[in-house]
Amino acid sequence: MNLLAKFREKLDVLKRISPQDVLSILEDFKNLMQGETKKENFEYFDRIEGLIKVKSTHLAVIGDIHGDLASLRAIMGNINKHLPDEDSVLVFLGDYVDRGVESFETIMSIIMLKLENPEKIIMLRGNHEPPPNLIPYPHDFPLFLKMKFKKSWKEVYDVFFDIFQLLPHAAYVESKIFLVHGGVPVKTSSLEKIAFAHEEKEILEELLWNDPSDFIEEWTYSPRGAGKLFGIKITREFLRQNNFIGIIRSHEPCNGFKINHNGLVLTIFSRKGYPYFNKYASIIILNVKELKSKEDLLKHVLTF
Ligand SMILES: [Mn+2]
Repeated sequence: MNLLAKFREKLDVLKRISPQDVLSILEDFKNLMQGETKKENFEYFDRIEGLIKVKSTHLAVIGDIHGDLASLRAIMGNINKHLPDEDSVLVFLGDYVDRGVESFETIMSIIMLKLENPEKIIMLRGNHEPPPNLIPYPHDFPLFLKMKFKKSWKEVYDVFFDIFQLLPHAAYVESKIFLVHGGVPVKTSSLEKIAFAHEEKEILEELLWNDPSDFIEEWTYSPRGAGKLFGIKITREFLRQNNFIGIIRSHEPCNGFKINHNGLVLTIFSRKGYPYFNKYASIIILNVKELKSKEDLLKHVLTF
């Protein structure tokens, strides 16, 4: 299977896709998301409600793309070069849309790839795939749908919005790593609570919005106006209770990657261009068997 060839094929299809075709693809995707929580045992991962347990040996982890298709092309090229075909999955950490002019093409091409390869791709939810009570700023995705689909934009957006509510909010590899868009909740380390975060607004908000801070030990409210800043004590407790080596997350713009909490938290940022103009972006290509300590996390960062 060549994901890169399929990805290029999807981009071609998207150039002249009708709103009716978009709606029918999104309807299929909605069914796939709803079915994932019922069918627990895929070969490469299990999904329990909003939490994914990854079982494959090889992972590509991709951070924020925010509608930058040039970055997504580079990412797919790198994955094609460095990730083995067999026993591997791609884990996207969310924030597919907003800020970039190609938000629609970005999220839609990933959705179409996932539909064709449901076991190979995991699409986590970012804060830009928001619940109704927490719309981020800017949220310009609807504007681009308006330009592309004119009168049909609202119908298309509404289905996207339904889909956002169905995306899983975190993933993990047993005794290795925890993967999430924002960060860990500050008042619970329970994976079960994380799996059911869609039923508890505060935990969902924290998974999507939290940031690590090296200036506090415990936690404080976030200057973003949603979510919290979590300190090293929260991280250590979370890792200890769940027996993980580290946390991989995205959400914060940086020059490709950064570490917090003495290397226990690794942030990756996977897009370039307006409005951040970071020189480097990065993804992670990981063989989980080679991940033995937090120092190993950085060894798997691939910068482009
Ligand atoms: Mn974000």
